[in-house]
Amino acid sequence: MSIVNHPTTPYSDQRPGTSGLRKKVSRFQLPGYLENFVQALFDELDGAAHDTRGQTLVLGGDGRFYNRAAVQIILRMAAAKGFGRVLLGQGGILSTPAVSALIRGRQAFGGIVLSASHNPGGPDGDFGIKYNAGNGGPAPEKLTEAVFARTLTMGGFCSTDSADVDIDTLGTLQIEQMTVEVVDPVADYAALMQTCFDFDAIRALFAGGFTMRFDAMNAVGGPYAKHILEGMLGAPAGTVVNAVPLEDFGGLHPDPNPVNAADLMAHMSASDSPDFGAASDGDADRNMIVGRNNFPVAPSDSLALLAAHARLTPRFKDGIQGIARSMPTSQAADRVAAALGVPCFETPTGWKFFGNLLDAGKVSLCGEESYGTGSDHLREKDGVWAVLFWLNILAVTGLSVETLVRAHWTKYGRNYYSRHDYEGVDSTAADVLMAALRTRLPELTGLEFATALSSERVKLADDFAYTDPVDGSVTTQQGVRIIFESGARIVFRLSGTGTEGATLRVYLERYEPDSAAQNVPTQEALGPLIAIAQDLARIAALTGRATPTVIT
Ligand code: VG1
Ligand code: CO
Repeated sequence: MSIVNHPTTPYSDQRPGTSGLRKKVSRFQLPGYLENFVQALFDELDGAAHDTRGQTLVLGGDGRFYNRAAVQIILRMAAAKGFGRVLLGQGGILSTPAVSALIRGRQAFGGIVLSASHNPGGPDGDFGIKYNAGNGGPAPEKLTEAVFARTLTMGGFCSTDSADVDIDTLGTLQIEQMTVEVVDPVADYAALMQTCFDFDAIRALFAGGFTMRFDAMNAVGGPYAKHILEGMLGAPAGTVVNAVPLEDFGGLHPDPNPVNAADLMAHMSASDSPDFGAASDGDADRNMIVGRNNFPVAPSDSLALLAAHARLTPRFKDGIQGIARSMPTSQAADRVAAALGVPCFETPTGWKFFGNLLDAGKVSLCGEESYGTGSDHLREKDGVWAVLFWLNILAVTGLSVETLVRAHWTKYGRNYYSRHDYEGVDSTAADVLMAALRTRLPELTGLEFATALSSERVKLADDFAYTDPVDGSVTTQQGVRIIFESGARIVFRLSGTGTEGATLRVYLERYEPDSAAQNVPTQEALGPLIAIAQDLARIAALTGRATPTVIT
């Protein structure tokens, strides 16, 4: 065997988005496409000091189509680069949080996640690749931009000429000088979960007849949920459904929200509904929480509620340091932070912005409106962790999901919240829409609108920019915000994870302190704000869309 240099020509579309590089599978299958990106990454990591030589790399993905082929390509390239060891999930399988857990737990140099997360899978779907650094978290923008710059001049990649290796059998094997250790994808992660939560209390909850349905949506959360819930916590067999990761997710769209997880919602509305429902996404870093009788919990509320009850878990028995939420996430968590006397940080969308805050010990809990919640146990959001957190609270309080959420609203007030997505719109039209909004920003402040019951003024209209409190790095153009005097908000931004046209996201929020007014259907409660948003951004005129494609 030897190392071979393969000449390639560069691709110009390899700038990572909100969460890594995501493209259609067919694009990743183009000659040298994946290889160029991986070589650019390895070279950037290496720098002048040959940092990667002898280092340990974690590798795994969500099992979607092209996962297995990509694993073989990356193993050959890592061996050629001189990595000392690769910790590979058996079958090429590792959830995003499990990669983070392995990097941290085994002090690896970094890791590669093969996933397009919540994007559809299969030969006609999407594939993705993301690098996580030694802290277990997504690479900071500085690194992803440097890798992108390198991809533009890639002229070749290095690979061993070795044959495919057996990635399905636990144990170690060798490629040139590099050891490949095929590890159980679940073991390290499950052990970490035991340190976070009161497993005895949850076990007693299930033993007492508590029922649950976890829908893994044929994605990578299945093996984790099954092992922990049914194996370690004694939930009855069949609690976890769609538990085997399939290359095309069995046709499901593993982006858990009440629309995509329709089957779960149907079960949770049935007369014999389980007590608790949950779902996770493609790479198992997202979670959806549903109470019986069709009671979905808004992700922003979930973050706030977990923060308010954090002391019920062993990990946070002494309290939390602070909370961070992405800018478009509702301000429900801010109220809990204020009540607890801890800081609340507002970051741009995407988990990479939480890393510094977590590393510096400034925050313990993080969350996004997009069904993402996590903590300082890792540097990724964590779907199964969030579900266990809820189970811990349910077990210790003995209350139902709905009772807990309503009590939360009574105490802190309710932040009515919704996101309207306009998917697959023409990219140019989307850019025009955002540019037009940005141009109008200066004139919006002070304008009066009919928001909820009365009219109120715009307190602030800006384009969100973030200065990292730890390293001082500045990120601009993170979303147009229109904030009213009452704290009601409209936020506009374009998605950075889609692969077809553009997706316009419109985020809407309004605070309601009066418990008597907290039972209005969400879209109705936000009606006036929705009308203002559509009108201000001229959504219909510019995109040709009268209504959003997805409302969550
Ligand atoms: C979306 C979400 C964002 C999340 C990102 C990655 O990004 O809005 O909150 O961090 O997906 O999630 P965007 O740019 O499309 O709005 V995952 O589970 O796909 O890694
Ligand atoms: Co995900």
